[in-house]
Amino acid sequence: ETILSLFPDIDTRSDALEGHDEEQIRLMDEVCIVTDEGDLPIGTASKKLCHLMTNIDKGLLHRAFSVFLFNSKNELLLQQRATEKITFPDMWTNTCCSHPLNLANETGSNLPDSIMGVKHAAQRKLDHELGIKKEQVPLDDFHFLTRIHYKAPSDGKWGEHEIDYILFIKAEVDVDPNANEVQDTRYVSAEELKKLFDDPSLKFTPWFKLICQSMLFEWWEHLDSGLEKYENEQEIRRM
Ligand code: DMA
Ligand code: MN
Repeated sequence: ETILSLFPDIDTRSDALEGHDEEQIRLMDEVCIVTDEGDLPIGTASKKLCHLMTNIDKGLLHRAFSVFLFNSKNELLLQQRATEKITFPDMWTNTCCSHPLNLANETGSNLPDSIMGVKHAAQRKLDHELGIKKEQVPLDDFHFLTRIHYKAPSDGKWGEHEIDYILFIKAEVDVDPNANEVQDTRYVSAEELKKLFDDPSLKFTPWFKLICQSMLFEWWEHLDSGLEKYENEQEIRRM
């Protein structure tokens, strides 16, 4: 791990994944982009190391993205995470979230190059999680809005600490969920989503709640006109 020189006492314990789903354990070997608080890449580290709270508590931070996909009726596609997910299992959240990896087309040191990197990663994960083919979500149709820096524990051992790129896209898509990633999907209007938050049997991811409590509904209202004024924000929002 290149990150060892920057975080010499990083927690690399090998038993952290015991008992979890084999496929999700394998995905913990993905190589994430570690950044400073200004979103400048400073190294790489495995998805596993990036999501251990012991390392997050030492300041380890990585780059991520959150896609919000809307259909032609301006309904938002939600997903319920699979029980197999190691972080935030069974929770409802926005269309698709993941990380740009240390791959040639997903890196980029800072804006605007990094935006193209996360768009490529978004295409890769929309297909992997939801079976949405990249032809239905062209790179040019993604709108980069802003970056959100947030930290959220999952279950004590695992958590998130990310610079999260917010991507909006309006597209009619064919959805074929990967059951190891996603157990359910549904489209909601803004009013329906607000009602879902009142249902105590439903759990939502912390980042989705943060985005709903801050800008989501205002952005959503401008989906068809005036979204430009929210696009390409240079400042990182700290939440
Ligand atoms: C990580 O999402 C990214 C955000 C913005 C929380 P995730 O846990 O769904 O990632 P992955 O699908 O790669 O496990
Ligand atoms: Mn993450």
